[in-house]
Amino acid sequence: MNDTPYRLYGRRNAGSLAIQVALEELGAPYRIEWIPKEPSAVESYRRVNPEGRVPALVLPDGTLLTESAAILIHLAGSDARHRLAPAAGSSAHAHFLKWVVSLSANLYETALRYYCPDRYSTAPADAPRIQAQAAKDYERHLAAAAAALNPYLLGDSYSVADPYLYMLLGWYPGDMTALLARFPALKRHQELLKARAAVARADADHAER
Ligand SMILES: N[C@@H](CCC(=O)N[C@@H](CS)C(=O)NCC(=O)O)C(=O)O
Repeated sequence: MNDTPYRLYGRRNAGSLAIQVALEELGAPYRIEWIPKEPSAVESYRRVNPEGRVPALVLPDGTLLTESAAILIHLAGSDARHRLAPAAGSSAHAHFLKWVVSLSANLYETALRYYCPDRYSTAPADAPRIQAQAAKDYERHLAAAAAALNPYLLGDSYSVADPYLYMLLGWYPGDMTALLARFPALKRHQELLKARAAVARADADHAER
């Protein structure tokens, strides 16, 4: 077995949280390289990841993998003993893929519209309108996830789709207390995730300091 550590490129309070949870759940050796937001730091990071975005994961064989959904699906499939995804080819796995892709394409995309509105228009004056739409969409996508929870996205089975949802819920830009009161399934999900050692470790590392 290759025991070269994974190298996770991340940023506090950013998309590397769910990836770190998956690495922790696997008990895989890894180290985190924190990429500050400063343009000079991002510029030198482009030597590793030309997109300049986090998260990115360098696999033990040196392969660079970007896109949080792809990284999570890859890690879940890398060691089936940890049961971080249903068996490939099963209908449960199809359902798993639907959720990971949906969280990436819808909820993460909405978070980017809210927090980086400048990516969506060249006119700074458009930012408030982009953010207002994103705030609405954020709640709509979370409501769809809440309707599926029982208590995890795949029913009784925990999978890497769950820390993904946990991370994206944590970025909700509105009143979190009111949201969780409206959606008790999301509240329960957040409590279940916080109780996992892997999540507590990643949360502690990702806390802004
Ligand atoms: N679709 C990508 C989005 C990654 C992304 O945009 N990450 C943000 C942080 S959460 C970022 O790196 N922003 C800085 C930038 O775009 O310069 C993924 O799922 O990994």
